[in-house]
Amino acid sequence: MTNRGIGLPANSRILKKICVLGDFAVGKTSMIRRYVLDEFDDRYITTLGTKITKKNMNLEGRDLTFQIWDIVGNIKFTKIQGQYYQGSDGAFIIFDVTRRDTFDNVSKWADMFLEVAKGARLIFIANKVDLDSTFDFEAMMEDVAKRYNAATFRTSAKTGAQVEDAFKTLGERILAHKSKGT
Ligand code: G3D
Ligand code: MG
Repeated sequence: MTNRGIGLPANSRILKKICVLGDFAVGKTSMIRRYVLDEFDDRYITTLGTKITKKNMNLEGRDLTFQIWDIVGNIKFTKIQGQYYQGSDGAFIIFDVTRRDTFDNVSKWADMFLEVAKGARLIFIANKVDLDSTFDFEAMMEDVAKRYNAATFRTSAKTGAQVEDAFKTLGERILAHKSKGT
């Protein structure tokens, strides 16, 4: 017999799929490593294939497992990427504050992703804030985020600044959204 009648099943862990997107070398793999392993490795090699990592967390008393998809690639490979996005609950769209061109592509990443993962939550991330930025991204970033009803974070995968908070906020937003029944 199961314990269904007397409450939640013993294993009530909630599984959420999130994708980490953005141009080459913005710090996607480093962010995941920092969050999952709490380490930063300068020698970390460029991701060779899609890698899926899991991380458990407790949010507002609920046990959540993030299934984190580190997707390799280029904004041009939209068709191939689409299948990876399927079933996602959220995504980080990352750019590098030292490379303006990586910011110019954030809307493309967001649109491409949302086309497949309809209703998923987004967070825009300005990464590498331990370095001096080469352009004024603040106002532009907030503008884009507003359009997608998304939050924004300024992180450093190198120092770890704001990385954990960004993941926590994405988790909270996903849970809040889903509980509205949409
Ligand atoms: P990607 O997965 O988006 O392609 P990576 O990016 O995580 O592989 O990172 C690309 C390069 O940026 C790596 O340097 C990595 O160490 C560096 N990097 C990532 N995040 C940060 C950060 O927050 N601050 C700084 N200073 N560097 C960062 P290399 O030299 O190995 O190419
Ligand atoms: Mg990578």
